[in-house]
Amino acid sequence: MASVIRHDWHRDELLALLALPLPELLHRAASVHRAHFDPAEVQVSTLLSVKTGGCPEDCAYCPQAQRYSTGVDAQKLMATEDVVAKARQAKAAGASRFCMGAAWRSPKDRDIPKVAAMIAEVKALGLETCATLGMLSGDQAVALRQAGLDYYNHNLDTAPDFYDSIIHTRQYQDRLDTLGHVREAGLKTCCGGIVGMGETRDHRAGLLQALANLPTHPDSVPINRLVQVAGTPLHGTAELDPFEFVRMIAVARIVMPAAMVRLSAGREAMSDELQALCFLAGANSIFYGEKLLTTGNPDTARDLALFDRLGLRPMAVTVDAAHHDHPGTVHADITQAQGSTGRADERAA
Ligand code: SAM
Ligand code: DTB
Ligand code: SF4
Repeated sequence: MASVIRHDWHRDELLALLALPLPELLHRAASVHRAHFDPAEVQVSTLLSVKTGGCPEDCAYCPQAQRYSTGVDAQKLMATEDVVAKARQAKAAGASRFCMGAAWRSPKDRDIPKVAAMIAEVKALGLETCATLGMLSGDQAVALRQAGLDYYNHNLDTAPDFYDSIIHTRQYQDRLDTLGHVREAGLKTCCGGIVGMGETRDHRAGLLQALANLPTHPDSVPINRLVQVAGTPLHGTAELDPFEFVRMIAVARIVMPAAMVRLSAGREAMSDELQALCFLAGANSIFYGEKLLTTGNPDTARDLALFDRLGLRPMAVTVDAAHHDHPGTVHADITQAQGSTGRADERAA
């Protein structure tokens, strides 16, 4: 039976879930997963940094912040044809969603037509489109939606009460405001956070609480494990216990039952067994392709082999991006996707 969609989680409830004996937690998460999705299907997104580095913000985890010496050079916005070529490659490799990231605090109004052109051309390939460009005004969100954008990624990153240890150049409320503009424009939201930044379990519960108590659950919830980059303030942070990461995935699945929970940054350093545990805990989405934005990701051969060994297959596109292709077809040299269950249930709730 499908789980009740709640938006009134207390932190204590989330802490209690995070503290369950792992077998019990995995059982509950796997039950919720099955009620909403085919657990053998994994949504596959490819990232491209369309504007790298030189960012004025001070996010303590980020290699693209101008103020940290990380070896990431500031680049200009990529040309549309170069972005489309990368999107074509991603589609040929089996991705169904293409996410374009920019190291901006927020786009300038003059950037919007350029990004809109990229979105329109990527969507015309039959890919779902996603962008992550920083804070958006209401008008900018509407313009991106009109260009054919399906998803906007904007993370809460951490609990409100840990946020000040990580970011000082924008407030938590700014993030909530952008998410409001994104929802009001009719875009689907991709919103999650990062763990392994030195936060406590209570803070992880606080992030889950903030995500699950949004007015609408995010359609996709990326759970990133901090990728430690030399030169960033968080480089050298004590590693998070891998089982804590699995617990985070499991509780995200339980409290946002109809969302795609994405096993996101940090996979390159994870064993196949740890990733398998995350899939058992209810993760049903990954970033696919050798690169995230500036850091590494498992190569496609490793991911294809892992899918094969675990009997997983890529999910078909879940929005109307496939108008140039037969819907339900993922161009792939990976396993053909079969009939996605999608996630219509949240909106019906
Ligand atoms: N500049 C835009 C913004 O911050 O909203 C969009 C791009 S930003 C790189 C997107 C997200 O990537 C961040 O919110 C953060 O969650 C994630 N991220 C950045 N650096 C990371 C790292 N080193 N490890 C894990 N996740 C990271
Ligand atoms: C998200 O939550 N994780 C992705 C995506 N959204 C944009 C980014 C991860 C970035 C990891 C560090 C890097 O490659 O620069
Ligand atoms: Fe800039 Fe985004 Fe990196 Fe923060 S996470 S420094 S806003 S690129």
